[in-house]
Amino acid sequence: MITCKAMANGFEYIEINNATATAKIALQGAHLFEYTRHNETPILWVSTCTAFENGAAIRGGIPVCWPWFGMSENPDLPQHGFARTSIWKLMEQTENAQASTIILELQSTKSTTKLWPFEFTLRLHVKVGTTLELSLETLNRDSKTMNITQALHTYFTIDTIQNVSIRGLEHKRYFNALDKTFYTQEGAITFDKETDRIYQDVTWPLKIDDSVRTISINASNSTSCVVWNPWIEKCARMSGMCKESYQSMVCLETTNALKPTFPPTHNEAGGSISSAR
Ligand code: TA6
Repeated sequence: MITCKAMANGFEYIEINNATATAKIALQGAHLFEYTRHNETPILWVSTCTAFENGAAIRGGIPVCWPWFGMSENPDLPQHGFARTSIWKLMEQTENAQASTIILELQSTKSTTKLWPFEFTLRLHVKVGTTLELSLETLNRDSKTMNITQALHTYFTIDTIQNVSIRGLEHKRYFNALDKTFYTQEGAITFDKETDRIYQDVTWPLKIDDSVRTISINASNSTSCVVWNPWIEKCARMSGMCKESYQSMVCLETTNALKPTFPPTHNEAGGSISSAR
């Protein structure tokens, strides 16, 4: 079943409840903030200290970072772009015995062109079943070439950060956003401090090994990925985070974060995540 709902403060979202899972997607940002397979621990992590109100991105779930990842050249513009705080429209919905699919859309407007001078249509395809599949589709409706960077900035629920390792990025080059230096990954990724890295030339799928389960993340048309945990100090400073949030989440983000290229045609970057014991 696919239902449009609103929270007590009017915050609108779409609720999907089918034979395999439940999911919730806010119209603001087409922000998927819940994906839980029945009788299992939620796959997506959402902070218990986040607000659900228009104008502020939900802390958790899958923020859509577009048309830039990170900071824009113009420091007055919002980090991770404007798509995640814009109101999208539900354009299509279909269901069958295996899954429910919705398509949300964001069109350029006078207010977006003030921030970023391009005509575009952005679509997010969401398929909810025993796996969760998202595909972010950019249509450049302008006459000019766009340079975009983008991310599906996914927060995953984990049991304890100290027991987590990420496999599949061994020997990959990465940019360490903390010291602005490139390194090569040795072995699986584990966490004992703030970690904020953009891995390049990624070969999917990747695995998040938690002490209680393994989450597999696959992607196509995504050349890079970000691995992030704020750890203690940054977590304490961040909006929407509780003091102990860093212990129960890790971000593994399917991105095109370093090499912006986009002619006036069509681009689709997507990914799917599944949880396997
Ligand atoms: O993807 C990692 C990152 O760029 C971190 O540096 C941190 O800023 C995180 O995104 C969250 O950003 P936000 O703008 O959602 O607070």
